[in-house]
Amino acid sequence: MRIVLLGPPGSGKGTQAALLKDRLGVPHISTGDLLRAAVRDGTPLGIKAKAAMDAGELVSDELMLGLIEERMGAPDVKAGYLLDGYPRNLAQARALDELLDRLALPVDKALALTVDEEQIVHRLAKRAEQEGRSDDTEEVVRNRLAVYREQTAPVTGYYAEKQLLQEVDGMGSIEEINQRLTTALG
Ligand code: B4P
Repeated sequence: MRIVLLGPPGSGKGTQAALLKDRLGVPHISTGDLLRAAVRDGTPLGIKAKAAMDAGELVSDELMLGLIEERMGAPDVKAGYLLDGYPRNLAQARALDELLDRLALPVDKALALTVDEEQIVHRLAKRAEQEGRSDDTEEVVRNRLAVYREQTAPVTGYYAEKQLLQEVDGMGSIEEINQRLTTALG
């Protein structure tokens, strides 16, 4: 199965992907996790990406395309994928389609988690307490939500036009949402 997981920051994409990947037997590819690892390791990509991430802005499309091309070309992706955090704007959505056509690994389904904004701010404030991620401060979270509304929300329309989109209610317990996603995957 080749799945793109969409939804605002804090909607539970990473949380749910970690639960689904074993059941589906496909790798979970999170661009956020790949970027945080690059920052931690001090790679040239990490050094360039850090300022944008800390401000809650998107890292440049050019850097992201290089990262995703490298990851999607790895042998484990032949089994399928659960892509989390990419694409985050329309240019990335188009670039991803081109890449996946080239690899003959097109998207089967785009699942979009819907969560209200108050709940997002609450979840990320809690994660800030627990994990101390530099982009979970209230000010940066508000900016991430604004970036989401302006740049990422249109991506759901892109997949709707292709008849690949399915929206899933992302409110409730982690287990409830996991059940809904499993049902949506059929
Ligand atoms: P991401 O790592 O993708 O950050 P995120 O949107 O917050 O999602 P995440 O998966 O971490 O959180 P989740 O919703 O699961 O991106 C971080 C940054 O990297 C971006 O701001 C950007 O700068 C950069 N970036 C990444 N991809 C990029 C791209 N394609 N282009 C450009 N830049 C890019 O969980 C959030 C919290 O909620 C967790 O603490 C979790 O425990 C909790 N939670 C989850 N489900 C819950 C539930 N049902 N109830 C209560 N709490 C729940």
